[in-house]
Amino acid sequence: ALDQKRQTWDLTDAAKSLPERTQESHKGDNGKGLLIAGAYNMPGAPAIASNACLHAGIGLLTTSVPASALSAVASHVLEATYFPLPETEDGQVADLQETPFPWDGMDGVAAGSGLGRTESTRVLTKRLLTETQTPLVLDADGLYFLPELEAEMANREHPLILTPHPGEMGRLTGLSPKEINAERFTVSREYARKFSCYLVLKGPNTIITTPEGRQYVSTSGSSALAKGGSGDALTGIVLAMMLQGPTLEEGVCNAVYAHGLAAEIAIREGISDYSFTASNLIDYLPKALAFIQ
Ligand code: NPW
Ligand code: AMP
Ligand code: MG
Repeated sequence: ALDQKRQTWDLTDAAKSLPERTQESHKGDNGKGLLIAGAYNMPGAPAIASNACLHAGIGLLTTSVPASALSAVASHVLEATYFPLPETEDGQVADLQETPFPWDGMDGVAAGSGLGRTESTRVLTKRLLTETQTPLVLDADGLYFLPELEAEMANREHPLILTPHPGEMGRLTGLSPKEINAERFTVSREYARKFSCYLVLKGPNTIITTPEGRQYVSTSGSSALAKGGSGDALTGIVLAMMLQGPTLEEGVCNAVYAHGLAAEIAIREGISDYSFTASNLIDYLPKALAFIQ
């Protein structure tokens, strides 16, 4: 333990907390998730996040991507169902103000990976903060408009989980990535308390901070993760594992731990850290979870 409110999150913690799957469970018991991600020029991010989510235990996943990217994503993700984002005639995502997203039937929502920083993302982010009644994970472009939505964040009554890298955390706080990394614990705790959110500050030694200020440092991870797509995989794993429990806090910690462990096992089994990609991470998630179990 680092101090009373700062602890490591290691294999023992993950093994102790990861719930057993019960014999009687059906898919609806294992979490229904909605992932809103992707753009015409970023079909990979939603595919990676979806596949990671599906290999991390979700019962049912609905993936929402722009209509023009749907078939590309769906050809890589067979187990998800889809909710296409409407597009205008010139192929841009339409205004999402009236779009009837299926979030009422969900246990959790995640948004942002590869969405782009367009006006429709701004509208969507505001609606997610104000309308969703389940835990909400925001990452990547889902974090971009938060500095102008601080009132909506402060008023939100349901759990909010943010997963910034130091560059994104800098934008959230007005600091530089260097300043963030010099004070990772303090910056995380202040931000999580201010907005009553869970904050996952990524990087080597990812820190998970709860709204109450408890902090956990995951002991897993690898520099092989320093590659486009790694964060998108984490988003999907967080969506799946926060719904497995036993608590949201433990589920988020286990997601970060399993993500890092999958990379470690891949490297241990002979995948070069040059070659490792998010697709390898997804392939190794089953072994990481089996190791934890
Ligand atoms: P620099 O210039 O690299 O040194 P962005 P992004 C900084 C999607 N993706 N420590 C960085 O600094 C994502 O989901 C899609 C310190 C720069 O200033 C997003 O939607 C993929 N600084 C979108 O792309 C695969 C760090 O932050 C800024 C840092 C953009 O996401 C790739 C960059 O951040 C990607 O995931 C660190 N650890 N990390 C796909 N296949 O579809 C970053 N910075 O502009 O938010 O860029 O993270 O690539
Ligand atoms: P993103 O920048 O959103 O793609 O997220 C990158 C993911 O890879 C996060 O989960 C980081 O914690 C992880 N990561 C990136 N670089 C490293 C590193 N050098 N060591 C360990 N983990 C890393
Ligand atoms: Mg990212």
